[in-house]
Amino acid sequence: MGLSLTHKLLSKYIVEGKIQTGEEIGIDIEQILIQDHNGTQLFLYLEALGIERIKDKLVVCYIDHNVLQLNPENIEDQQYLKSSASKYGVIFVKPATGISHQLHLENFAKPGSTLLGTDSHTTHCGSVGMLALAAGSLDVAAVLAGTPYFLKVPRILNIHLRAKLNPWCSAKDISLELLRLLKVNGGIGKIIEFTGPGTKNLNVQQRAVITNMCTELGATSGIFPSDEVTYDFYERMGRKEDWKELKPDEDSYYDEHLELDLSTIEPLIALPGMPDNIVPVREVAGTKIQQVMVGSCTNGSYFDLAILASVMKGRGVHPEVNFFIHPSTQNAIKLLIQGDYLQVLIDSGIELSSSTCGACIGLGHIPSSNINSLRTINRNFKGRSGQYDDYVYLCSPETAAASAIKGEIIDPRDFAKELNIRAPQLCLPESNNQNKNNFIFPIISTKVNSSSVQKSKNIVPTKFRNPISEYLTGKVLIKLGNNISTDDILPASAESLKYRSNASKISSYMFHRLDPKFSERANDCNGGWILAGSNYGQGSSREHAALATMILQIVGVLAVSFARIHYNNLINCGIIPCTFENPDDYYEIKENEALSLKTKQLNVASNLLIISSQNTNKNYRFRIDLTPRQLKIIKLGNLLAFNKNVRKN
Ligand code: MIC
Ligand code: SF4
Repeated sequence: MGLSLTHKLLSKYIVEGKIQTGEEIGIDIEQILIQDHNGTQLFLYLEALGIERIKDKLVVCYIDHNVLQLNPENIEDQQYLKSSASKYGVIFVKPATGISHQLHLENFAKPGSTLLGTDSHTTHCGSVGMLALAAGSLDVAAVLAGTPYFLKVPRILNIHLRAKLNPWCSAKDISLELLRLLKVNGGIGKIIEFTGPGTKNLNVQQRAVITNMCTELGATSGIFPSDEVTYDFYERMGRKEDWKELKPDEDSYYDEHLELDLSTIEPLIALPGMPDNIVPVREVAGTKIQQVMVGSCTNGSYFDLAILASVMKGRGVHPEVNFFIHPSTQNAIKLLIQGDYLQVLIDSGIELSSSTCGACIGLGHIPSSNINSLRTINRNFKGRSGQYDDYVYLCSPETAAASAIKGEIIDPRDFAKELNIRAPQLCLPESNNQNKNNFIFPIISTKVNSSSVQKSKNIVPTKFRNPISEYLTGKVLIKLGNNISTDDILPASAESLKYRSNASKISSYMFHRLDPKFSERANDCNGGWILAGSNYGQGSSREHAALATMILQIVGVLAVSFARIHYNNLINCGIIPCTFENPDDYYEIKENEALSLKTKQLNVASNLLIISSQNTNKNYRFRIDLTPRQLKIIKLGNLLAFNKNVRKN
């Protein structure tokens, strides 16, 4: 049996362990992507680990999340990131040059290489046949300190694409169709490998939309082959030398298989609240909308915006609609100017916002609770827009454009029929011609100049947990449902994000939108347990969600199941993630019930734990699925302690 592309790459980069599904392996990482939101913590970890200069890796730090200097802490964080980048030998990309994933794709991503990023949508670069993975900053810091990146060998889900999309249907509709079929937990523990003749009908930008949103499926990553379509992209980017052909073997083995005929996909939309609430656009046609946004790392490329412009040409945004765009790079804006598209967009009444994450995480354009907002972003978890009671729909740029003109949701095919117009036929820009003025390349040197690091008093190293104690006790502080996202655990907002470099301050925002008194309660009780349903911690790599859990002295999270990145982040912070042996016990255990765990039970030989209720004396059985490495991290209290310990021995 031949090898899948994923297994070929795992075999090339494996440095520890054996490639067997579910087993932990260590792989070598060639490229690292850092974004500002998680970057300050990452550099603090490098300081704590005593790292000098980073060698043998291409590391790039982008400022794309907290760009608007809404408060002094933002600019202080940026100064710290810039000066740390220079200290460690990291490429620094200035604020608002663009969103990390698109910039990385255009400038650094390489078929056949490995990329680890501190942002969950690092999977974007899987579009060019690279193994692109996301992790928390602690894991990334460990890799920068010289360890491999550890992950459990995922199952490989092959999605075999046939035929081609119909006019007015887009790559975003493929992502939404996958969410309809697989739901937000359908990709957990899997890498999704796309193959089949349909791949040839999707350019790299369209492929990037799809691998970007593999994250919404909970998948470890998504990957396309590197073929003539990829070659075309590299040629346009002026980077032909970085291209190479990569594909799975003819008879490759896959753990799971799904056939998708692209010609059967119709325009789809995610209803407010969750990216997998999918219905055909025509089912909600006529719903009035007041806000429309095209942009973000998912659909903010030149390609997306040129499509938008060709629909808007000669037409205006509906009087009741506020329409803004967040192009994913400055370069896209430049290309739009060159192609006369920007003028079209502005003439139609669209507001040009910066090339940043912006509204995608509630930094600007916050809707009110009485409006419907249509966006081309990848996630619409409740409250992520900055307004808890929000109504954010996810759709393609084509659907967004048609609906913005109509003032109500409309299937773009019906819109086209009404106006007798043809679907936009566009391709990628002729040349990239990237202006590198905003890229600050480090001076080649092996020497460190620590004195130049600018660290304001807002940037405070996190105090991690000590080695585990004999008993872990406390009350169940909160009982949650399924699919709790890291946005629920630690909401992003202008207010909370200014404290991203101060874990103890940001911890007061834990569960703020679900229960504003949570942190107060946790402090009053000296910590306790969290109880949750399935897919706990889905969404972003936001390590602050785990840091806050640790700072509020949560000893363990008891859940039906976990999302991968948050699960690892919890372990790295010394918090035990346990899953119910009997999922019905989820209903038995009550909020405020006092639970106790004897930590002697934590050993590699057994994956069963008994946690006792001090109220009812009942014993509940939980599973832990920790590798020996993870068990050691938990016992030592955190990943930094583990790393120091490993290096000592
Ligand atoms: C997101 O889309 O939620 C973010 C903000 O980009 C996060 C990163 C973070 O919280 O730092 C992500 O996707 O990982
Ligand atoms: Fe930024 Fe949104 Fe993309 Fe996250 S999903 S990287 S917040 S644009």
